[in-house]
Amino acid sequence: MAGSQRYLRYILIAVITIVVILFISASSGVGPGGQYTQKATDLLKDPGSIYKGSQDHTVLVKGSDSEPVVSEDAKLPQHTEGSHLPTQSSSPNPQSSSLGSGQNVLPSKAPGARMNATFVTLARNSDVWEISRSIRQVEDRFNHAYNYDWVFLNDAEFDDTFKKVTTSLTSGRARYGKIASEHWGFPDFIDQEKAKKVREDMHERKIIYGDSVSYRHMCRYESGFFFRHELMQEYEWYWRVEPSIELFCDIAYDPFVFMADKKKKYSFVLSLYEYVETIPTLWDSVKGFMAKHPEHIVSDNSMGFLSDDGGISYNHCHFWSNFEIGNLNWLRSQAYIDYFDHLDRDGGFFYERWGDAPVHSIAAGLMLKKEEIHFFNDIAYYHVPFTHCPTGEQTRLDLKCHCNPKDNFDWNGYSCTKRYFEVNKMSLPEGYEKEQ
Ligand SMILES: Nc1nc2c(ncn2[C@@H]2O[C@H](COP(=O)(O)OP(=O)(O)OP(=O)(O)O)[C@@H](O)[C@H]2O)c(=O)[nH]1
Ligand SMILES: *[C@@H]1O[C@H](CO)[C@@H](O)[C@H](O)[C@H]1NC(C)=O
Ligand SMILES: [Mg+2]
Repeated sequence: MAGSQRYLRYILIAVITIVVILFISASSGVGPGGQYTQKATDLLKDPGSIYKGSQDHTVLVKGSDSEPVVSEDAKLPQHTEGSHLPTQSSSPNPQSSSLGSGQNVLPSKAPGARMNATFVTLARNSDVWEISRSIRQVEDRFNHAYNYDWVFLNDAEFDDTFKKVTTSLTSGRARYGKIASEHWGFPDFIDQEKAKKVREDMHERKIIYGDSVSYRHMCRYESGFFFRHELMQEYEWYWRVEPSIELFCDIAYDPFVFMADKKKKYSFVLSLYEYVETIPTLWDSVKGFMAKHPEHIVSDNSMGFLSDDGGISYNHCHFWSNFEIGNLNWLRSQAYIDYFDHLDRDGGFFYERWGDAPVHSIAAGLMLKKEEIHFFNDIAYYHVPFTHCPTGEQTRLDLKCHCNPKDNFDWNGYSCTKRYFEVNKMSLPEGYEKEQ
């Protein structure tokens, strides 16, 4: 008798297990993006992937204003302060607040209005895993609480893998745009033979990306076109994100709101000197533009950041444009378009190798008021090979930073950030001497 009772128990357990599996696999298909959520059967096949399931709720709320759905995984650590768990549920790390002594800087859903803003990434299909790392960090450190959109742009069609993976990682709407061929290619006024000789010559001289055509299209696109893409027309603010970047600290407030409130138009975290070989005649072109369009040069500008001799020559200082938070309407203004058109006509995107970083920086330096350019000390950032780690220990602790302050590039001799502080008559952040 005891034996058949045991069999009955086994059968009961088996039935319950099957019912649970069926239930989970049926419910994981619910909601927008549901086709991308993980099936329980997939988990059985690949137990190592089980933590991916904790993102399901993020996918479920994509594009909607409803409260995040608490996934089963988010409820797992029952032994911790259970009452906190539902509000932590949209954090990809639901346990994190119970570990440290401090409160989490970021709520699960930040209160207040959202700006008319988007993240924007230019990428190839082959960049999918590198951009995924970046997205994950941006979401963990900021966007899971804000759910801003993310626009992906590509000169080719994005493939299914790229779309699936990036859609699963972003908490806001993920949108995919193809770049028009007029915006990615040689304009008709460029002598392609001459451009080819330049590339061969730069190849000989081992100038980084000197022989690349696509790199030049990329630099020209970022300089003059990304903000005119039809998807980007829908927004006023952008935050540029590149593959393989890192964010080392929580972002404790909405930088888009900050930019708007403080009337900022352009911002940076790292600045440095441009490689001279890539821009020998850029400043000549800029001077031509200043002569042709004096009406676009503002009086309270940052010429002191760009030039040591009142504008005769360029000192090569620029803001590093792989990170940017900025105003799209400024880039779409007549002033900026006149500036870009003038530079473009001079041909340096192809006859040299002008980068979008000096192009944007010079524009911001001459056509924005000094106070409209912002340095985000509290956004900790890495793009190979430079790190911006916030100056000031309390800031780093408050924001749960994991960068080594010794890696901070700001007070290094090759950085232009000190010059930015001088030009703006700002006092250097407290504790900077200790972090040089
Ligand atoms: N669609 C597309 N995107 C590109 C192409 N070339 C570069 N990109 C993207 O443009 C951005 C800048 O390119 P990167 O290769 O990172 O250039 P970089 O930052 O100067 O150099 P790295 O040190 O290699 O990062 C990245 O977001 C790339 O994914 C291209 O040919 N097509
Ligand atoms: C966002 O900004 C764009 C560009 O300025 C504008 O066309 C659009 O109407 C704005 N959308 C909202 C919702 O305000
Ligand atoms: Mg890069």
